[in-house]
Parts: sequence; structure tokens; C-alpha cells
Amino acid sequence: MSLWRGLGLGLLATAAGLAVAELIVGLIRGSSSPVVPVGQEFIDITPKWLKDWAIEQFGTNDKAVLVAGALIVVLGLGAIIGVLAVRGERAFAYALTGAVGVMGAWAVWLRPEPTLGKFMPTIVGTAVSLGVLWWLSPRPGPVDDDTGRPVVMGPDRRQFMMGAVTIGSAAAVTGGIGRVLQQRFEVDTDFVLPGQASAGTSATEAGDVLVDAADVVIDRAPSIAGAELGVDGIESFVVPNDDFYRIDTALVVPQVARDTWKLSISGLVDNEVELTYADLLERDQVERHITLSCVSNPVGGDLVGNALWQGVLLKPILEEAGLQEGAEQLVSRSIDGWTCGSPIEAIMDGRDAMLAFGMNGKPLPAQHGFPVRIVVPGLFGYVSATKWVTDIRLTRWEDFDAYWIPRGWSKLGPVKTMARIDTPRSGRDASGVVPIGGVAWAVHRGVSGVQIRVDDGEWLDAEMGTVPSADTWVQWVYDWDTSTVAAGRHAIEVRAIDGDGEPQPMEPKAVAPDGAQGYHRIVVETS
Ligand SMILES: Nc1nc2c(c(=O)[nH]1)N[C@H]1C(S)=C(S)[C@@H](COP(=O)(O)O)O[C@H]1N2
Ligand SMILES: [Mo]
Repeated sequence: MSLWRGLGLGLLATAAGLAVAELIVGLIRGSSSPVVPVGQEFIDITPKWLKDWAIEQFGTNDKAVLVAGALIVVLGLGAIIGVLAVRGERAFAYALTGAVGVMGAWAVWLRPEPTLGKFMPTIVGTAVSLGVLWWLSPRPGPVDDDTGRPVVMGPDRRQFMMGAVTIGSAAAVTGGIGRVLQQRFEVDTDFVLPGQASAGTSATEAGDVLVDAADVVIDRAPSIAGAELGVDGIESFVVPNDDFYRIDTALVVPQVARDTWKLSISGLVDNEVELTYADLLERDQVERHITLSCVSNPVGGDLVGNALWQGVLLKPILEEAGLQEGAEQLVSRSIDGWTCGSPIEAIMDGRDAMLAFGMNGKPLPAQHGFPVRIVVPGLFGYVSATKWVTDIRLTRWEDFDAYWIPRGWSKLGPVKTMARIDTPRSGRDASGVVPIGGVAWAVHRGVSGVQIRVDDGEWLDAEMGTVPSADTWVQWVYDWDTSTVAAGRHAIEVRAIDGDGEPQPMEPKAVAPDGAQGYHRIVVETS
């Protein structure tokens, strides 16, 4: 009996605390439920093997699984606390609740910019949990004259049930209101960038400043005519924003308002620079198709995409700041504290390394780094593509190790030459003339050829789309006549040859420490 009441009480006290925390999050901009910073710290300290395992098991749902896991742990602790409370161990129950609260606060403290507002959900939530425990658990009353022991006070069965129902409903309503209020803080990405106005619109709003598109110099992207081969099943040359892969360590997508956003550039420079969003929109801009890929992309994987990026080149900005002798690494930091180190050469050698604010003609979506991210053609995302970037520091290699470096990844991360078969899918039946096709990339070196081979036979040249630069992937296709082979199972492999004539290496390698290697291979059944 008291066990069930204890479990109920504990879950109720925890749920009430979490619900009130959600409400506070909806009231205070930038705050978050304690579950988030705790989960975030957990992400940051998990060993690589566990992280790899989680990504393998849950793919890009790993974050949802982590949050669910954290909730289960908190509710489990709550249940234990409730049982302690009804069994007369109230001091212990309070202490344990307090300890959970302190852990939440500790995690907030470890996150970037721990302001008082960020502690509030944890503090108030913990206080509410304690209040519920106090209210609905038996507590010692005045001493009984006859027995000389304190009388047990607190709710009887009926009062407990009433209290539970009241608190339960109040928690549901409070949490719901909190969730609704939180939507206020989602950034507005629904505006028009310079040069993207539809006919009739001439000016674009950028924060408080109006940037007249007519005053802005935009170096437009070269034509992509001929890039799309029109073969069913091949990933489109430009991946729409909603379909673009997403990889980052952020448990909740940072909501960074464009009118308060600033980028500071410091370290080994003559003059420190600070840029606002409006400053960027007024500068000369470029629009470029660039393929972004993740170092964790396995052979044949889809953590790669090509988009039209709009932004300002980093090189002239760094030249204005005055790069000092010895600067080797550009360390960029995002608002949530994630860091990234890129080689200075890659920023300064004339390639289109940029501070990007546009993606496929629209402001960057929040999950792809609104308001501003870095894009550097030819480097994996973890060493170049900082989203929600707020800080750039010029240093030496030996002076700073960015986020992924102590976690077993290489300091340098040039994109490896890779080809992928998108169609047909492995395991399919094939007969007649079957287009075998996909995408291939060797970002910034370019792809000079794509070849397939059937059952370890001769390499056969595929047809390729026409691409605007060496910085994008290419679509390729080979029309395979299945009547040239015996009916049965056949293995098909693909390889790309980069712009320097270097074929993609055959020997398979794992993604760590600097990107997967090897041929993508499918098996089809011909009849
Ligand atoms: N702030 C921040 N930026 C980040 C990351 C991150 O974890 N945090 N991950 C990087 C990695 S590993 C990759 S592959 C790219 C992915 O960018 P996308 O999500 O827009 O595809 O973002 C990079 N930028
Ligand atoms: Mo990545």
C-alpha cells in the first residue's frame, strides 16, 4: 500500500517539478529545463565508443533517445524519493530531491554563460517538487501524551487522492502552457535576404536596419544547368533545406536572434573586429553551390548534401583584421560552446570560405545555424562548418584543441574522394537496361571521372552531370545492360577519380579519425 502511494507521490512530485520548469522556460528567454543541460553534459563526456554505438543504434534519433533516457532516470529517482518519503525517511527524501536539483544547477553552471535566468527552471522546479513531497507525505505531528511518540500527520487516503489529482492536472496544464510559451522564442527566419526578393520587393529587412538590395554587390552562383541528370532515385543536385542532413551536438536547437547576434574576431590579429548581422548583409556577398559532408558519413551514407550558400567571404574580413605572424588555426565557437579548428590556409587560399547566412535562397534555417554559420569548401563539417557561430579566434595549432580533437578525431579534415550508388537499391531485382546512378564528390579538388565495375570486372566510365565548380558533388549514371551478364546475383561497385586524376582508394577505412574510405558496393539480382 505505502509502496504504491510512495511511487505515485514520487512520480507526481517529479512531474510537477518538471512541468513548472517548462513554464519557467517559457517565461525566461534562453533558459532550459534541467534535463537539457544534464543531457548536454552527458553528451560531452560520453566516451567515443558509447557515442558511436548510440549513433549506430539510433541514428539521428540519438538525441530523442537521450532525452527519453534522462527523463526515465529522473522519474526513477523520483519514485525512490517518494517511497522514502512515505516510509518516514522524509529528511532523506528531501535531501535526495535537493541533490537532484543541485546536479541540474551544476550542469547549467558548466554550460556557456550561466546567467541567473538559466538557473531558475531548476531552482523553482526543485522547490515545487519539495513542496509536493511535503504536502502529500506523512509527517510527524505533536507528541502524543500517552505514547510519548509524535502523532503521524498528513493526508489520509482520500485527501491523498484528491491532492494527487489536483497536482497531476495542474502539472499537465502548467507544462502545456510552458511549451506553448516557449514557441515565442523560436527565431524568425521568415524574411528576405538581399538579392532574393521576389519581383516588386526592393528592400530587405535586416534587424533594425533596412538593407537596400540595390546597394549590395552579390557575386551570383554560376549556372547549374546540366547538373541534374533527371534519373529517378539519384539525390537531387541541390538538396532542399528540409531534407538536408543535420549533425550537431546541440540537444535543443539554439535560437539566436539576428538583431542581438554578434561575431567577434580576435586572437592573432592586429585589430579585433566585431560584426553584426546588418554589417554582414551590407558587405559584398557571394552565392555558391558547395557540398558539405560529415566525417562520420560511412561509405554509401547520406550525411552529405549540396546547397546554395549565400554569405560574405572570410578572407577580406581577416585581411581587414590583419592576420599576424604565427596564426595557423581559425578557431570558431558557437553560441552553445561547441568549437571547431580550421587551417588558415584553407580560409585564405582563395577558395570560397564564407560566413554564410543564406541557404538555397532563404535565411539559414535554425537547425542549420541561423543566423550565421561557416562554410569552407573541401573540409569536413567538424573542422569548418560552425553553426550559430559567435566567436572566431586566430591561434596556433598547439594552442587549442577543438571539440572533436580530444575525442579521437584528426586535427585536419580534408574531404575524401567518395562515390555513392543511389539507384538501384541494394538487394533489388534488375533486368533489361538499368540505370545505375548516384553522386560523387571530392570537394574542392573536383571529380574528373566516375567508374563502376560489375563482379570485379573492368572499370566502366559513367556519364556525369555538368557542375558549376570543383566544390560540388556530381550526379553520375551508367546504363547497365543486364543481358551482358548471367542471371543471378551481381555485385556493383563504384569509384570516383578526383580532379588531380587520383582514383578513390579501395582499402576500406572506418570513419575515425579522418573519414571513411573504400568503395560503395551494392548487390542486385538479375533475371
Ligand atoms: N555549433 C555547431 N556547429 C556544427 C556542429 C556542432 O556540433 N555544433 N557540427 C558540425 C558537423 S560535425 C557537421 S558535419 C556540420 C553539419 O551541418 P548541417 O547540420 O547543417 O548539415 O555542422 C558542423 N557545425
Ligand atoms: Mo560532422
